[in-house]
Amino acid sequence: MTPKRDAIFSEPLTAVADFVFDANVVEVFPDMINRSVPGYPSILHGIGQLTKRYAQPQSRLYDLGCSLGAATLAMRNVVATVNDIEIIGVDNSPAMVKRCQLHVQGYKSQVPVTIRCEDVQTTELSNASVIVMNFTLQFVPPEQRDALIQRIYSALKPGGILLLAEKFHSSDTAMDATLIDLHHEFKRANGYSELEISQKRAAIENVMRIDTLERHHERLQQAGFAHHQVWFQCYNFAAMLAVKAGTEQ
Ligand code: GEK
Repeated sequence: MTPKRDAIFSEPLTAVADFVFDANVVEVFPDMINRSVPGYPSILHGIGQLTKRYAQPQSRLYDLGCSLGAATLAMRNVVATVNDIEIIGVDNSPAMVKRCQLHVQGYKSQVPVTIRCEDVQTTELSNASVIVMNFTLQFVPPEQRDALIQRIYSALKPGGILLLAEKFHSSDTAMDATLIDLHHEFKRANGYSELEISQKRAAIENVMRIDTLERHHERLQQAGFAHHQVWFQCYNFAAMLAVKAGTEQ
């Protein structure tokens, strides 16, 4: 089925309200994220590859801010032969969770998946070998991010990983402007008008507060991750792999 086209910001609005993940967004979400996030399909593919490499038997895989379950399904596709795996998706948008549950049920698999309608900051996390946060940390209030990453670190088994993808800004203002411009060109090439780009920008600026990559590395280091590295970047969008030391280290 062709995904429904995102036209949420196509008409002029007298006042642009803060962006919310409601039923209207759910309807167009796959089209919206594919036309807005450079490299999104490659990142999902990489989540599958890295999960295959790091998922441990008798452990849990988490997808925090799972939306419609794209990363959940990317993980589920590669762990069928790993013993005793459970996948837990978490999102605090009831509309997303309802649709995500339908998506997950739509594909047959032996791997148990539970989708919880909860806040990622308070949801129970334990016995994890892979935790995915694919473009979700940027919606958590900045002052609460350190504590969440610390809790994620504590929930990981030795040798477990966090897969963190985020939009970021550069502290070099000239580079930042160039990356933003390249992103806007990407959106234009995908059919978004100038009006759609500027109204979406206004809607999201209060709810999505982005960090620099340096700040992400610092936070991962402070939490205790032994290794952390960007494994994919396109313009001002990056995906990071953070590894908790294994028992041998
Ligand atoms: C994907 N990971 O397709 N607790 C739970 N969920 C939250 C919270 C929170 N505090 N804040 C935001 N969300 C997905 C894409 S979208 C990214 C993730 C985007 C949820 C929110 O409801 C939405 O579904 C998701 O995080 C962010 O790989 O649209 O830019």
